[in-house]
Amino acid sequence: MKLYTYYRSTSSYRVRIALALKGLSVQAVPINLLKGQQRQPDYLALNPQGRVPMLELDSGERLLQSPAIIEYLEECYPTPTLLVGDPLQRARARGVAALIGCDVHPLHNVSVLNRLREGGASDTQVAEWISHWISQGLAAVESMIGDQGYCLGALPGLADVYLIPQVYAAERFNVSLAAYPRIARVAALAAQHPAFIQAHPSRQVDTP
Ligand SMILES: N[C@@H](CCC(=O)N[C@@H](CS)C(=O)NCC(=O)O)C(=O)O
Repeated sequence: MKLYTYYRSTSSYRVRIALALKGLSVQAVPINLLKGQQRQPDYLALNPQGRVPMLELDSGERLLQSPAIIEYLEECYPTPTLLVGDPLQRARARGVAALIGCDVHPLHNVSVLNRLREGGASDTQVAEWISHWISQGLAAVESMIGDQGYCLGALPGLADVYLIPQVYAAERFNVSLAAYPRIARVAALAAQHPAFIQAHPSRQVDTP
């Protein structure tokens, strides 16, 4: 499999964690978002949305959208599972994932921030926008996760796959995490876990 990816893309990072937790290796194909490679015709021919991640299977089929890619991996490679527990526990994990994937990350995606700047927003206004949405989202996640271990249990799962890249984005944008001790605990655990270490933006083929 090939993963079209960018080292500090939040949604690519999610897929890298899921792959690493499942012990799957892929060939990374870097797409430099700062250089606009996602909008080049050759990439748009593969992925009309012009975003990463994209997973190309050995059959040549291409999968877009990190939730769909992660679900595909979960269905095809169910062990170890990212969704432990009963339907209620799994719904809780999916809730954290959806909150981050649908309600936080899209608001600080590069094309959204560029659109704000094109509309006249200053760097300060853009920074305030990012901080507002990340802080609001993380405050909600803080109340949705447990007091021990990873987000929702002793082992990492879907909620952690989404949370850790969002924490990385928060740090990159200088959003304080001081008010979120549970999230800080999960981040500290993940920082010691081989799969999360392997997936980290600092360890990718395109890391500057
Ligand atoms: N919902 C999509 C979001 C994908 C996405 O927005 N990717 C960003 C990087 S994290 C991107 O490629 N941005 C390029 C752009 O906006 O031009 C997913 O989860 O895969």
